[in-house]
Amino acid sequence: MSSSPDSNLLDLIDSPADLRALPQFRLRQLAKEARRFLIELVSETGGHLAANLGTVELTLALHYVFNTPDDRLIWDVGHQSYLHKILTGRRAAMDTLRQKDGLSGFPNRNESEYDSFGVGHSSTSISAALGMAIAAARTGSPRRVVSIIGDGAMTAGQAFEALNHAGALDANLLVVLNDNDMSISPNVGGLSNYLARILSGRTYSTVREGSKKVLQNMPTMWELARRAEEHMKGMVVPGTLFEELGFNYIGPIDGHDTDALVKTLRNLRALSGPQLLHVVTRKGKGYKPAEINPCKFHGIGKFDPLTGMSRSDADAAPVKTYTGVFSDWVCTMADADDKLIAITPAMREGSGLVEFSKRYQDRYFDVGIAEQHSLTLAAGMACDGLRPVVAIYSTFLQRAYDQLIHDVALQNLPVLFAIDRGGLVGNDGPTHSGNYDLSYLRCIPNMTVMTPADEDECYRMLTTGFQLHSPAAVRYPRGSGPGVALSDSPDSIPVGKAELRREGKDIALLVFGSPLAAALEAAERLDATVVNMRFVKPLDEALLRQVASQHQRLVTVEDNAVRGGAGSAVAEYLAEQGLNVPLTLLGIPDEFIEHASREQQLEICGLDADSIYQRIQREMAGTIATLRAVD
Ligand SMILES: Cc1ncc(C[n+]2csc(CCOP(=O)(O)OP(=O)(O)O)c2C)c(N)n1
Repeated sequence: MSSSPDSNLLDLIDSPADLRALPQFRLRQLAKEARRFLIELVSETGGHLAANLGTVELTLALHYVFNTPDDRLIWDVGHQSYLHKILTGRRAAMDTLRQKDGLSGFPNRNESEYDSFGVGHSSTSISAALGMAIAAARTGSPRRVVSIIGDGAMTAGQAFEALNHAGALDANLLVVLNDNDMSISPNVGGLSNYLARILSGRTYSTVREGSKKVLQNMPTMWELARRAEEHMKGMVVPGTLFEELGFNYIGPIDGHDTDALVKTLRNLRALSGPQLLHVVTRKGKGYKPAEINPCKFHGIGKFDPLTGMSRSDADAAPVKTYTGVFSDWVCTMADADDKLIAITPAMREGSGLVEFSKRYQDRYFDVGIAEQHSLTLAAGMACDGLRPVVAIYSTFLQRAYDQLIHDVALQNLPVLFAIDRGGLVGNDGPTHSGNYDLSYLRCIPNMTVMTPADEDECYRMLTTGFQLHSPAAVRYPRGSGPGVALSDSPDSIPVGKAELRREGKDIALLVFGSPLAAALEAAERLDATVVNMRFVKPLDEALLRQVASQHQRLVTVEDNAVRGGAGSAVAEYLAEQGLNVPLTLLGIPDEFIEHASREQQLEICGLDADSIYQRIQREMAGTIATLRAVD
């Protein structure tokens, strides 16, 4: 491929083969163009910007050196894979990123042969890479396998389980540790401190031959540090932790120096056994607003690329989200009860704990990306008199299911779960959907499970759950509710009590949580009864018996998987009681719902007002036809 020095190089790259045809020095220009492209792109589509800007040179160097797609690149979390997508034939479709029928915001095996492993949750890449390395060894394939994992993702247990295993197997794989000292917010914990010590040079104590060989003749981060600090003598080994696990530790090297990256990766490609390359990058690199505030630009909506201002900051008056309701509640309750402790697995901003973390520093625990640990930690606290509140996304709570059952519920410990992003979450797509929590929570003994239909109810349910002497979950959706103001003195809600919201005839809609507004709208057109069920567990059985006896058909509505969800709870109860009333279950069908806006996803699932109305009309027409046939 030839091009004049001024032409846009990125436009000429339709596959990694095109990239590999370039002379190495052109990678620097390409990196600049890629950054411009990413900033423009994400300003229009929204998405994960800071992590992508931080991995520009790394992505170029990996595709330049490795023979993708035959060699496998496995991105951890996958939120930093945009340039990987651009280089692998998807540049023209990038403007459809995260939108309905468009490209996914994460690697996806259905989207491209270059996406070796589907992802969205963190810390899976080393396990997957090891699996592929074992498969390659068994088939005698010379393919190389590379996991690219951030220092945040490296805080999770699974990453260490995989390192432990890979080291023992002496497997042929390369782990690239992308160290930017950030998770979404600043990274936490002993590992993070350890990596910082490596960079500061204080652990450089012994000479290591392997690292010397791979890095010789290169101005590594380490060498730059050595030149600056004259006390450093020769290439020495910082990587003892990884070495002890059986890895050959290389680095740290500058992750924005394409020449250093290419040279090191080439050397590593020729080595066998488990290798760990420590690369140092800056999150948000090359875009000032993101460098200054990488947390804001971790995941962002549309913004003005010139100023970095979010478009939503500029136009609309702020609306209180459910996350905001939790944020208010947890601070107010902490004022009232000094036993309250708030725990988050690395989601301070997303879970609404920023204010709490400032006001109650000693009662705030960010445990890193360690959902399992967060729950057992809470269980331990609850055993000895503290009142832990675990703020967690529905999708990430899946990680800690055994801890939920075995450590919390089995011991009937008073832990409150503030479960955010319940139900459909929109553009992040199926990896982040909270579609299963009502199913997986309601089958656990001792749990109380609540689904608020508005902001005030959410606040009151949090109080209700906090006052119980047993585990409780309040599960609320992403974004804002119908806009109900918080009452001045919000009290708790009687456990297991539903609320009759509209009296109609023939049909009763039994609604769990956020679909209430849509259900009320449909009910107006149908003249149906509407019950705000509030509790998935325990159900308001008395009210259920009453509505079952007074209506021709019951319809449950929830933004959870229909299979095993709240509607199933109603079906089980009716069956147990021998109440033979026709029942329709509305909710998320038994399939993964692809990325789209939340509104589009609700429509796809038939959970918007019009779809609810149409579906019930059809069901009723069917019932009437059946009744006529029987006559
Ligand atoms: C199991 C799980 N928990 C939480 C998250 C949310 N999350 C996405 S990226 C991220 C931070 C990752 O930090 P790091 O690996 O260092 O990558 P960086 O964004 O800094 O490049 C978190 C907590 C997730 N994706 N998966």
